[in-house]
Amino acid sequence: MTELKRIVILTGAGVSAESGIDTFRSAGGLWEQHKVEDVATPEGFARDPDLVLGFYDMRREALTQVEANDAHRALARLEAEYSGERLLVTQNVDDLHERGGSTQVLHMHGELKSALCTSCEMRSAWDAPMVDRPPCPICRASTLRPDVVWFGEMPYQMERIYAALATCDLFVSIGTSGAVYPAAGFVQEARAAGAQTLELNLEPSEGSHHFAQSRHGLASELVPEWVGEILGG
Ligand code: BV8
Repeated sequence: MTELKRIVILTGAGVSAESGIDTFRSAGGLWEQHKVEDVATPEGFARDPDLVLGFYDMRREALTQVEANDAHRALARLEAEYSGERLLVTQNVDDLHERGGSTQVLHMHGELKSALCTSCEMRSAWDAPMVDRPPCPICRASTLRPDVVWFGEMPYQMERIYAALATCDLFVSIGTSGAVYPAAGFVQEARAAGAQTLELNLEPSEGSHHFAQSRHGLASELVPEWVGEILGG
């Protein structure tokens, strides 16, 4: 019986692309419609809160129009059936991993369906617009912001992620361009720990050369195939 592998999986916008959610850097993607510094930085939020709250309200609303795809469902199957250690880290702020059946998801860049109050600093589950400045469910102040990690802000649960990378046997990156740090550096952490590394992406990412193995194609095809290999032992 081969020793069960400790697996760390990182997903990006490419895993949700076939569900109809815009990625960031493809043609017509989110960052073509808006400048990053205007909608995904604390400075942009301070400069024009209506623009930023409206940007995230639009993306939160779009979640109601899409469904999880076979890639999300395959990762949920892995969670349900794999008896080794597994950590799913996503850069995505959508809830499609959960709607595809995953229950243990680490959202390192936060979530559209969570609100952060800048007065009491508490988080609340949230699925309504914020542009009309609704009161914080906890302290009632009208100071909610999207609970997402903007550029220049510290991603969530980094210690837990680095601890998992330091002891994993296999690191798999799915649907990410490898353009944003610290997530883009995870493959190097895993390699330093002696892990196998695999990239599943539509095309070679910016960090492709760091991966021992790369498979290119649609996540909805590559991920079920890979999960089948892992569960098939
Ligand atoms: C931090 C949340 C430190 C909000 C996001 C210079 C060098 C190195 C780093 C930096 C630097 N200058 C500044 C930095 C730091 C900066 C950074 O990395 N900048 C980049 C641009 C150089 N990083 C940060 O600021 C981070 N914080 O460093 O903090 C710190 C230290 C101490 C104290 C305080 C702070 C925070 C970064 C988080 C930013 N927030 N999003 C929101 O979602 O709106 S980033 C955003 O882009 C996403 O969350 C995502 O994480 C990220 C990357 O996007 P991807 O998911 O990869 O999507 P993309 O469109 O790029 O690619 C999609 C891929 O899928 C493509 O490859 C495509 O081919 C593929 N694909 C498409 N369709 C399919 C597919 N694959 C398979 N199947 C398909 N069907």
